[in-house]
Amino acid sequence: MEGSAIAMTDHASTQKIHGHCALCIARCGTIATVEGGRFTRLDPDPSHPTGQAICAKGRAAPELVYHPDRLTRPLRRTRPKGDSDPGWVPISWDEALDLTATAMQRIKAQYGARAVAFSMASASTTAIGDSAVFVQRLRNAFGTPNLYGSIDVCGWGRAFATQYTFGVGIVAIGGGQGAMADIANAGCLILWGYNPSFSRLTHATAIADALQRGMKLIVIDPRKVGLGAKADVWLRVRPGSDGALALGLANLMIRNGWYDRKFIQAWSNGPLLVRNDTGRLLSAHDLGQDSGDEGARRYFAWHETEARLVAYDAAAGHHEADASSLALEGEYRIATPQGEVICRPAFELYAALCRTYPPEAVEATCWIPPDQLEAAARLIWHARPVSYYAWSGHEQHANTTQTARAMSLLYALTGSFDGPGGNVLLPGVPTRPIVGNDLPGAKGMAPALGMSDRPLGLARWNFVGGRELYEAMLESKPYPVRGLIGFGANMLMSQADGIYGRKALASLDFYAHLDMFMTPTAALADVVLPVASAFEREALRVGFEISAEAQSLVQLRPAVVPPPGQARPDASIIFDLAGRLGFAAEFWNGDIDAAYRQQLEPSGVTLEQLRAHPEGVRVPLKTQHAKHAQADAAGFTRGFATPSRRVELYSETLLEHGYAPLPDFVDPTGAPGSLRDPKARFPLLLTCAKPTLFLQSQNRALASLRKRSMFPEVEMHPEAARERQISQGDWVSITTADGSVRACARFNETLDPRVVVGQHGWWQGCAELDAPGYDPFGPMGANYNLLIDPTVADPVSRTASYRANMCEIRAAGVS
Ligand SMILES: Nc1nc2c(c(=O)[nH]1)N[C@H]1C(S)=C(S)[C@@H](COP(=O)(O)OP(=O)(O)OC[C@H]3O[C@@H](n4cnc5c(=O)[nH]c(N)nc54)[C@H](O)[C@@H]3O)O[C@H]1N2
Ligand SMILES: Nc1nc2c(c(=O)[nH]1)N[C@H]1C(S)=C(S)[C@@H](COP(=O)(O)OP(=O)(O)OC[C@H]3O[C@@H](n4cnc5c(=O)[nH]c(N)nc54)[C@H](O)[C@@H]3O)O[C@H]1N2
Ligand code: SF4
Ligand SMILES: [Mo]
Repeated sequence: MEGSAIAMTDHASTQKIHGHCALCIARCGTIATVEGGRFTRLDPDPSHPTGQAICAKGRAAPELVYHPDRLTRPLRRTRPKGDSDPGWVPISWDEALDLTATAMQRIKAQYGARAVAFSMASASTTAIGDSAVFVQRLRNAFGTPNLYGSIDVCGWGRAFATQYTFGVGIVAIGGGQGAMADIANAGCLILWGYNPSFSRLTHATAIADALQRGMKLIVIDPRKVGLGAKADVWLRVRPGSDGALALGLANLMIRNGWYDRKFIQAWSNGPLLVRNDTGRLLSAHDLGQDSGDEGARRYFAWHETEARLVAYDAAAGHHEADASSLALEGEYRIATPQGEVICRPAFELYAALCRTYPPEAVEATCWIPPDQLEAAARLIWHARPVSYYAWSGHEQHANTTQTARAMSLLYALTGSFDGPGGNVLLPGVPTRPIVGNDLPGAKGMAPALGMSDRPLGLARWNFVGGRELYEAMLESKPYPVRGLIGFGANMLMSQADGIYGRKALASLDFYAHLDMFMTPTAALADVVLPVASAFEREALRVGFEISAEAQSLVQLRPAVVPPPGQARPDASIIFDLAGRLGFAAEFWNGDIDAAYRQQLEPSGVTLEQLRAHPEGVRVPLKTQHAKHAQADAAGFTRGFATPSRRVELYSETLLEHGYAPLPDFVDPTGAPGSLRDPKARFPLLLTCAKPTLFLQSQNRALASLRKRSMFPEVEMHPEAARERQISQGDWVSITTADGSVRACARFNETLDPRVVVGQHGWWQGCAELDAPGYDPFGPMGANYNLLIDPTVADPVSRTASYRANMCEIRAAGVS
C-alpha cells in the first residue's frame, strides 16, 4: 500500500494537512483540516503557487468524501446487461481483479490486445491525473493502442490540432510540451471560448491580477459571462463561427500591417513558394536539382530585391539568404525541366484566404459588428505581447481542427510565440518518463481505431474517440473491441448518442469500471471497483502548469483520511492488476514508491524530502524564450517541430491527407439558412457551457452544491422566451432533429436572441435534498448529449457538433 504521511500540526486532535485539491484542472493549493480523525474542511494555502483561493466544489470536498452513495466494495453483476436490476453482489478484491485479469487475457488471446480498450476520465475534471501515468503504463504493457480520454471533445483543438501549426500544443496532453499563456507578463490576453472564472480558478485569479496592472483582455464568447464583463473587447461570436472570426481578424491585421513581418519571414513557412498547379511547396525535385530525400525537403522562397530563388533547407532549418529579404507577396514564374510553373508565397495564399473574410462577411457569418472586429484587431497588435487560451468553446465543434488552425495562424501573426508575455514553452522540473512507451507491448502495438480513416487524428497519438469506440464494439468496425477497462470516464453522459453507446457497452464480453459512484456508464460494467477519492490517497504532482513559478513546485500530496470501506486508490488497483497480468516486474513488483523514485530521479528531489515537506519542494527553474532561435545539438537552428521546422501557416501534411492546407471556414451547423427563417422547424442555435458548481457529470449529489442549482438549465434571451410563452424557471423541452430533453428556462439578456445555451451532465439525484435524478436515455430526462448527431463530425478528429445545433424550445408538455 502507499505510504500516507499525515502531517501533524496544532494540537493532537486537529490536524492541518497541506496538499492540493485535485478535483479539477486548477489544482488549487490547499490545507485540509482533520478533527478527531474526520476531514471537516478545505481551505486555500496561500503559500502554494496555486493556493490563492478555492471554489465551492473544493469546499464541498468533505461531502464528497463522506457521501453515502460512494462505492465501498467491489461488485459483480449477476443479471444480464439491459435488465433493470443488475443484481450486484459484493465480491472480494482478489476475485474482482482475477476476473478482470482473466477476461483481459482471454480477449487478448482471441482477438489481440487491441480488442481491450481503456477509458479514462479527463484529468481536467477529475483527479485521475494522479494516476494517469500508471493507466498509460498498464495499457502500454498490455499493448492496446485504444485509450479513450475525451480527447475528441476536449483537448484536440488545444493540444493536437495546433501541433500542425507550431509542432507543439497550446497545452500538453499525454506527455510533451505545451505553450502556456504567460498571463503575468502579457500586454493582452485573448480568452477564446474559455471561461476560467467557472472552469479554472487559478487562471481567473491570475487574470484578475494582470487586469489590475493594466493588461488588456479580449473575450470571445456567445455569453457575457465571467471575465466577459471586465473585457476591453467582448466579441459575441455566433457559436461555431470562430474559424471565420479568426480569418476576419487576420485579414484586418494583414491589411493594416499589424503583424510581425520579421517573425513570419524568419520563423514561418510563409515565404516558401507554393505551386499554383499542385498546391505543393516548390521543391528541389521540381527544379530537377536533387532527386533524393533531401531534395524533397529543400524548398524555395523568393528574394525580394535580387529577384531570385532562395533555397530553404528544411532538414537544417536554414535559408540561403537573410530572412528579411524573403518575399511574402507576389506571384512568380519559375522555370523547371517540365516547363514554367507559377508560384506564390504561402503567406500570400493565407492573406488571400483572409481577404475573403472582410468585416461585412464576418458580420454576416459571426454576427460581430465591424467596429468591434476592428477594436479587437487593433488591441491584439497594439497591446502586444499577446497570449491566448482557447478551450471548450472551440473544441466541441465539427470544424474544430481548422478553427484551432485559424486561431493559431492569427496568433503566429503577433510574433509573440514563446516570448515574454506570449504563449511560452515553460520549463519543467526534469523527471524520467514512466508511462512505458519503451515497453515491448507499446512497441508492438497495432494501429488504434480510426488510424486508417483519419491518420492525422487521435489515432496518431494512440487515443480513440467515443464514436469509433462504440462502432468497434457494436459493429467490429474496423476491428472488434470486446473488452473495456474504465478509469472513471462517464462516456454515456459525456459523448453524443448515449443510446447507441449503451448498446455498445452492453455488447462487450467484459467491462470493468473504476469509480467513486455508480454512474450510468459504470452501471453497464461486469465488475465495478470502488476507488479512493483524491483526499484519500497519496499522489505525486510535478509542476502546476500555469506559470514558471507554479511549474517549479513538486508535491507529494498526502492522504487526508483513509478511503471508505474497501475503496482503493486507482494506482494501487493498477499495480495489483498488472501483477495478475504478468507485469509485476514492469510495475516495480508492486512498489509504488519505487515508481516515484524512478520518476523523480533526474529532479534531485527525494521521496523523503517530499514526505517531510507535504507543502511541496521547489526546484528553481529558468525560463528561456524564443527557443526556436537556439541551435540544437547538431548545430542547426532548432526551429519548430514541424516537417518544415517552421510555423506552418500552410500545411502540406493536411494537404497530403486530403484536407485544406489553409484553414478555410466550414459552417458546422449544416443548416445556416434556417437561422434567418423564424418559421423553420428548428430556428434556434443551441450551444452549451459548463456550470460553475458542478464538474461535468459529477457533483449533483452533493447537497451544498445542488441546493444552489437544483435543476438543469437552458439559457435563453427573454425575447425568444416571450415569443414562446415561456417564463423564467419554466420547464421546457429542447428538441433537435436527433432528440428531445428537458431543462428549466433561465433568462440571459446578453445572448443573441437566436442563441440558446444548455448544460450537460445531469443524471444524479440528491437524496438529502430530495432533488431528482434524470433518465440518461430518454426525452423526459436531461441528457443534453441525446440532442447531438454524432455523424456530423470534424473530418480529422471526428468531434461531433456539440456546440452548434439547430433546435426548438417549447414549454414542456406543449408540442
Ligand atoms: N454537451 C457537452 N458534452 C460534453 C462537454 C460539454 O461541455 N458539453 N464537455 C466534454 C468534456 S470537456 C469532457 S473532458 C468530458 C468529460 O467526461 P468524463 O471524463 O467522463 O468526466 P465526468 O463526466 O466528469 O465523469 C468523470 C467520472 O470519473 C469519476 N472520477 C472522479 N475522480 C476519479 C478518480 O480519481 N478515479 C476514478 N477512477 N474515477 C474518478 C467520477 O466519479 C465520474 O464518474 O465531457 C465532454 N462532454
Ligand atoms: N466548474 C467546472 N469547472 C470545470 C469543468 C466543469 O465541468 N465545471 N470542466 C473541466 C474541463 S474537463 C474542461 S474541458 C474545462 C473547460 O473550460 P471552459 O472552456 O471554460 O468550459 P465551457 O464553459 O464549456 O466553455 C467555455 C465558454 O465557451 C462558450 N461557448 C459556447 N459555444 C461557443 C462557441 O461556439 N464559440 C466560442 N468562442 N465560445 C463558445 C461558452 O459560453 C462558455 O462560456 O473546464 C474544467 N473545469
Ligand atoms: S477550482 Fe475548485 S474543484 Fe478545482 S481544484 Fe480548485 S478548489 Fe478544487
Ligand atoms: Mo474537458
